[in-house]
This record gives sequence, C-alpha cells and structure tokens, in this order.
Amino acid sequence: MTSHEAADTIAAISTPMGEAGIGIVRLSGPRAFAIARRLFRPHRPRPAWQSHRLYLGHIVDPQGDIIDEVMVTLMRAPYTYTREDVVEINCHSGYGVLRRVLDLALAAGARLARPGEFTLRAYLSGRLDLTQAEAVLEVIRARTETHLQVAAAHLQGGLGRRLARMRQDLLDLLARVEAALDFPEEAGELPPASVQEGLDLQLRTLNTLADSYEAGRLLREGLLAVIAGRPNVGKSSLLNRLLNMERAIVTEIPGTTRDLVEESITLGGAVVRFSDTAGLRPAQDRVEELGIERTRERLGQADMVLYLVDASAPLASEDGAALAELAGQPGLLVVNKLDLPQCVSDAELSGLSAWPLAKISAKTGQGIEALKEKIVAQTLGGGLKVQGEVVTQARHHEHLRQCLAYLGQARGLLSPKTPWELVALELAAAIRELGEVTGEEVGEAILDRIFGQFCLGK
Ligand SMILES: Nc1nc2c(ncn2[C@@H]2O[C@H](COP(=O)(O)OP(=O)(O)O)[C@@H](O)[C@H]2O)c(=O)[nH]1
Ligand SMILES: [Mg+2]
Repeated sequence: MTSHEAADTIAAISTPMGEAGIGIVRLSGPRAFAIARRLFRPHRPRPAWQSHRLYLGHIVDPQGDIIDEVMVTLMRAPYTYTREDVVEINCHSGYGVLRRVLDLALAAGARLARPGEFTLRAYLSGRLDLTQAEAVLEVIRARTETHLQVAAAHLQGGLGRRLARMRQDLLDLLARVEAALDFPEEAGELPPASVQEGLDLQLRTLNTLADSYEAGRLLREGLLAVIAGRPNVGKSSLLNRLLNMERAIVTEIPGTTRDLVEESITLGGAVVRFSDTAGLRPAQDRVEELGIERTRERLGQADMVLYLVDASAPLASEDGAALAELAGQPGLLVVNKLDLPQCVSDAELSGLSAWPLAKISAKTGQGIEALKEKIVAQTLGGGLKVQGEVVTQARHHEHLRQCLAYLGQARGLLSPKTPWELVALELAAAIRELGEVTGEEVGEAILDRIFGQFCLGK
C-alpha cells in the first residue's frame, strides 16, 4: 500500500446487498466529511456536525432530486474504526438505493474500497494487530457460540498480545546472545543452562498453543461426516432426519442419489457438514459412475464416515469390501430400518467392522439422538472444549510450527562449546515467524491474501 493510496477516501456498501430495513454506505479518509456534505441535506439547517452523532436528512443528487431519507453519522479521526474520518450513511436497504448513494459518493471523489480495505486501514494505522484484523472476519463467519467466543477473544487481542510478549522475550534473549558475541570477554556471563531454561519455557508455551489448533481447526472449518453405503439402505432418509427437513430425494428406487447432497448442523459446539452420497455398487450408467467417483473422493476427505446398512435385508459382499477399505478412518456402522423385521445379527455386524454400532430408524427417528451423541463422542471427544488461547487459523499454526522448529534447533546447539552465532540465527528466524503472525513483520503479498478474503465494505 503506497502513501498515495492511504490518502484516498474510500467508499463501499457495508451491509449485504438486498432488501432490508437499513443498509449502510461507509466512507473513510481525509475527504469523507466533505464528500458526505455534498450528498447530504440535513433537515435541520446549519447543524453543529458533532462527531459520533446521528443527523437526519436527505441524500440528494447534483440536480437536487431526493434519493432517500437517511441518518448520517460523521466520526472524526482518530476515534474511528480506521482512525481516519469516517462517515456512515444509514439508507433504506435496496439495490437501487444503495447503488445510487454509493455512485454519488464515488462521483463526488471517493474511490470504491477493495475487499477488507477498511480493516486493512485499521491494521495499518495500528488500531488492530494482524491477529485482530483476521479475527474481524472470524467473528463475522462464526456459526457456533463456542467459535464466536474464541473469535471475540482474538478480536480483543488476546492471542496477539500473548505472541507479542513471547516475541519480546525472544528478542531479549537474542540481545543477550548478541552481546556475548560482540563482547567475548563477557561471554562467561551467558551460561548455556540459563538460555536453555528460557528456551524450554517458550517451547512449552508454544507447543500448547500449536496443539490448540486441533480444536481450533474444527471450530473454524467444522467436520465433514460422509454418509455412505449401498443403494436403498436409507442414506438420504438419514440425512433428512438429521437436518429435520426434506433436503435429499428419497425413493424406493435404488440409485436415486447421484450427486453429493450436503448440509450442515451444529453438534457438540461444532459445525458438522453431512454429505449424502451415491450408493456404492457397480454403476449402471455414466451419471451414476461419476456420482460414485465423487463419493469416493469425499470419503477420502471425511473426518468421519457413517456407513449405513439395512438391517431388514441380508448384508452383501460390497459391505464387507467397503468397510475393509474404510477401516483406517474414524467411523460408525449405522444399522438402519430398525422398525422392520431384522435379519442381520450383531455378531455378523461386528465381524464386518471394528467401528462402534449405532442402531436407528431413519423412518421413525428412533436412535437418532443417540447417533448424534456417538458422532460427537467419536470426533470431538464428547464435545468441543476450548480453554485458554485457541489457534484457529492455518496460517498462524504454520508459523508457530516453524517457530517451534527454529527454537528446537537453537536448543539443540546449546553445549559447553555453544556456537552462539548459529543460536542467534535460529533465534532471529523464530522471532520472524512470530512477527508474521502478529503482523509486526509481514510482507505485502501476505496482507493482500489475508484482506482479499474479506467482504466488500468491511
Ligand atoms: N421402513 C423403513 N424404510 C426406510 C428407512 N429408511 C429409509 N427407508 C426407505 O428405504 C428406501 C430408500 O431410502 P433412501 O433414503 O432413498 O436410501 P438411499 O438410497 O440409501 O439414499 C425408501 O423407500 C425409504 O423410504 C427406515 O428406517 N425404515
Ligand atoms: Mg440416496
């Protein structure tokens, strides 16, 4: 971002484009007030234009025609989201209105904001560190209470402060090492054991943080549970039952489902995406063949598999073959159609697979709650528990792992004849990794990638 760009005044529609009570056009930059006052005609003549107050009036075009009745807030720098002058125009929300108000702002000298540019400015002005800026998007996307709680803590800067402190500790350690290098006569004051103590402490904390990503990834991405089995065993019926809606087509004709049908629900604090698949059997035509290919691909990505069998009909050799193939993955053997006379015994089933059994009737709903509990028990160890700082972003996890590797290298170098130059190099590399997370040391390409994921107007 060049200084010229930062001096631009940017504008965007900050609410979803659609029909609703209110839609907001937002401006930020040195000319925000001037532009707003060209478009806005307050009802009360000569208002005081106090910061952070709402003013009622009309948006008018250059011909003086009224576009909408709106409430406008002027927010004076630096007490704003971007730390620049910010204006929010609360219009009625509709495609025509929002588009027209935005166009008028652009015609009056604003530039259309890029995705995430308001938040980028908040970061560049030092109002948010990079973990907080990323947390903005996380708060927006959080779908469960637990995820929102973690994202809100990130937005408050919990993770960023923790990492910044660790980085500072490592910088202090590096300064001591460099002093010993520069003034060898004082090197005796740097006993390897004291450095080792400092490193061990950091390694322990970092390890705990990095491990928290296991729960963090689930919070953020959710789980994929793939429902598989032969045609007509009731896979689509189970999906509908889990979702409480008729999402997938159910018929008595084998091979009805050919494409993946997917939908999410919340279980145990995590979002679980269920994927209903084409039944596994020798394909009867090209479409079914493609469907079965997709099923296999999805099975490869699954966090868990629900393999369904129909207990009212004999098992087939395909069941044994499929279960053997899937044995390496976490899964449940789900026995469906409990409401019909049973012709498959438990002994037969446990001979087929080591997975836990769950017995249900997708038709009557029997056993569905217990099945949900088993899904949670198997994938989330009884529910997603989060405590302390949780790393939720793959980007952060990757840098923490790198940082751990460098610190581990540094620790391995400690000995009565420690090569301090090499220790210094490892420490410097570890510090850089932490700086990439907090944004204290980060390249422009990374910033582009991070803020590029934001919606327009955020
Ligand atoms: N009696 C009974 N019928 C079921 C049950 N689940 C599914 N079915 C029936 O089995 C047939 C195939 O169901 P469907 O969900 O399309 O199976 P899929 O091919 O595995 O997706 C349909 O006629 C369903 O009504 C069940 O629990 N009990
Ligand atoms: Mg189906």
